[in-house]
Amino acid sequence: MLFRRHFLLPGATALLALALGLPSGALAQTKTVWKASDVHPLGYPTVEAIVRMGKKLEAATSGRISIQMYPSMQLGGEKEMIEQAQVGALQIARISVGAMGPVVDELNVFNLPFIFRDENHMRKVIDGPIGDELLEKINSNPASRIVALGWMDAGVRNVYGKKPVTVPADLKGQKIRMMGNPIFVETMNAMGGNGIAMGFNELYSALETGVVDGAENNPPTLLAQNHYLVSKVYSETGHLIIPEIFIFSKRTWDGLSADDKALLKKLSRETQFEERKLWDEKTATAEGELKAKGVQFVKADKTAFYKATQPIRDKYGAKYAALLKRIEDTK
Ligand code: GTR
Repeated sequence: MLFRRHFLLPGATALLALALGLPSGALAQTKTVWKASDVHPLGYPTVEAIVRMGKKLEAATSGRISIQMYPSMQLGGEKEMIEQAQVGALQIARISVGAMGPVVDELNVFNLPFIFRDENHMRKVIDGPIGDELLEKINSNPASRIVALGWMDAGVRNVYGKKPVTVPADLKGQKIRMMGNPIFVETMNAMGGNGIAMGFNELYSALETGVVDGAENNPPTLLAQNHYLVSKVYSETGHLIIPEIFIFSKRTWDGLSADDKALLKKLSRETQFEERKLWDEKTATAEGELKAKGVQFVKADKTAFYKATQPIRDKYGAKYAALLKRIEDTK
């Protein structure tokens, strides 16, 4: 019997490279594909920003590293995405700070109602020293097992459902879906409604079947997730301005060269501002698109909701009073 085996002896690739006039190691170089994940579909600002970061990464490494995006909750909800990043099953995940609070408690200051005066105030805070310190808190916490790469914008969250909401009394008896973090459920209860914690992936059908009467989010999400098909009234309560964060698996990070780490950090900072540009473009058109699809926009009495939610800021803000003061003083 004739056996034919083709294999390269150790060092053979180096000899082959030499014969071909290539630097040794060139043939052995493997291509790495990082998995990235987001709950939103392709084209959504946060997703597009990471796709663009992938292209830059590929160009900067001559194709050695690229990013494969898994959008639209293909890899699960945000809690699952965090867990997968922690074990190295995916490399990049874009997560709302709402879902990061349970991982690093300090982040919960951003999850308090009416903590930012407006989006610009929030941007000043995340772009400046407080933003850097909070990213560092995640990175230096061994239990987090993730590396925070940067921030992203996610606009202002408002209540939507079947009825207009202008004052807290309008929310009486209404079940409103909130993200899974006790602060949000209590915030909705303080606003006059019944906060229901529920995964984002279950929300569309819950709205459709009436398991909940409404939810709260920014206009691009209402549009991208098709919630406007079943929730036609968008009431501008403006109770939460929560930034998002994009994270990297610490497990993968620890195996990177210093040069690759530096490159990733540089591209991440660029991505933070790239997403903002995309966010502003999307926000500028989302309201018009939603109105064209029959969504009614209602102005709410923000002062009434601000007053109603004071107990939440008092309860959860007390231990971070110094940080809250610095946020307030950020101009
Ligand atoms: C969106 C955010 C998602 C997710 C979602 C939610 O604004 O982009 O990451 O957190 O809200 O309400 O669960």
